[in-house]
Amino acid sequence: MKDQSLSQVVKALDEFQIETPSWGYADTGTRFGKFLQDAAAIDIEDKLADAGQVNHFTGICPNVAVHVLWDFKKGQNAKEVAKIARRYGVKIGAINPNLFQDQEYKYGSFGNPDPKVRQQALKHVYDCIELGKELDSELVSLWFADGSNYPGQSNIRERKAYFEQCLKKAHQKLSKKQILLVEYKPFEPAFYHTDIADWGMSYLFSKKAGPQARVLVDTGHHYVAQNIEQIVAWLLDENMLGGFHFNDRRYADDDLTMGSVDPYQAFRVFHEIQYFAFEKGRAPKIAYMIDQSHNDKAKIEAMLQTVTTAQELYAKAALVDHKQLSVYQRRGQQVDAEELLRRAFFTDVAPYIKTWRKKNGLPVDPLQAYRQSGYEARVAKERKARRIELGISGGSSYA
Ligand code: PSV
Ligand code: MN
Repeated sequence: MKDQSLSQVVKALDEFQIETPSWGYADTGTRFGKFLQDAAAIDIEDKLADAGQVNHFTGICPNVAVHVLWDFKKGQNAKEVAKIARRYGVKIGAINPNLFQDQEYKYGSFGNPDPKVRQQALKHVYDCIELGKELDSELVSLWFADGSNYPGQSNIRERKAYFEQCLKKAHQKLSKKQILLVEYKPFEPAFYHTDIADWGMSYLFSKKAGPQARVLVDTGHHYVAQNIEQIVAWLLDENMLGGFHFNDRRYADDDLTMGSVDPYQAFRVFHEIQYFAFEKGRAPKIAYMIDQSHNDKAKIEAMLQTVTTAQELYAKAALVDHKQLSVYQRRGQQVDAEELLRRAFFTDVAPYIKTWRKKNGLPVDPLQAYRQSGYEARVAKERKARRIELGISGGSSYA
């Protein structure tokens, strides 16, 4: 471990944080069903408590994204939720409106031809923006299930115009420090056309919405052959990259734990970001978030695994010698340039991370420390009893 590389990695680790999603602590499944876990969170307090555990053992997850309709009961007091979060050592992060589960959204939300439905969707987004202000959260994260299932079903251009109008109106409600993130997805649940199908559409809508709108890249929302790091590089260059939803996949939007299938992919994304920061002399402001549906893994363990993987890949990317890389690139030394990346990726960064964790008073092995804490067994017992008392079989609303 050379001194220079150690300080490079430590600097990177000091700046790296990742937000965990409330829905990653509850039971989730596929459209074929859910496998329930006794220890899975039942309500927002459980989710924040579990997120608090992940932050406690890793030290890099102080923010928790919420999905408003899954997490907030009608009339729930936002300040109360903020207080609960504080009790568990975390803070509410991105606010995710839900524009897809209500029956009215059968033919879309912002893209719906019915003005009443568009108004309902807008009102919900306005409420979420207000909620963000109350919770002192800077991110409003929009994802739309909007689209159509059959050719000829929809007027695609008209829907585009509706989206432009609604996004602009939503943007007008933002406070000075709020950012509107616009996520894209090529298909699912719509299987013919999706209103925001790729980064270009998201970019265009964000540009038209206003100066505080940015693109959100969910790594699972691409066709398998797509070059995600190129999209990242372009968005960085245009100052339009707002954040990430990290997860991994083998086939489509599989929502597997980050780095489980292709860790080199996440490394390449981190590399583009750190290379950009090196060239510009400043780190871009990006929200790193997790969006997974680790159905059959124990929730907190899956999250710890994800967070430590993200940290490890970020640290590896920090080992790339950027100065040398630009020399190789300019000289056309392709093998040397590629080898720089490969060598960084294959370096064992565990000793660096161990040093960093010790320096920050954190356990050197967060997963092991969590297992030894006995938290899982304790909450499993308590939540099982609570489910019986409440007469519920478990699970959140997301499948
Ligand atoms: C949709 O697939 C998505 O990626 C959006 O970000 C949603 O908010 C999230 O998943 C729900 O898990
Ligand atoms: Mn997502």
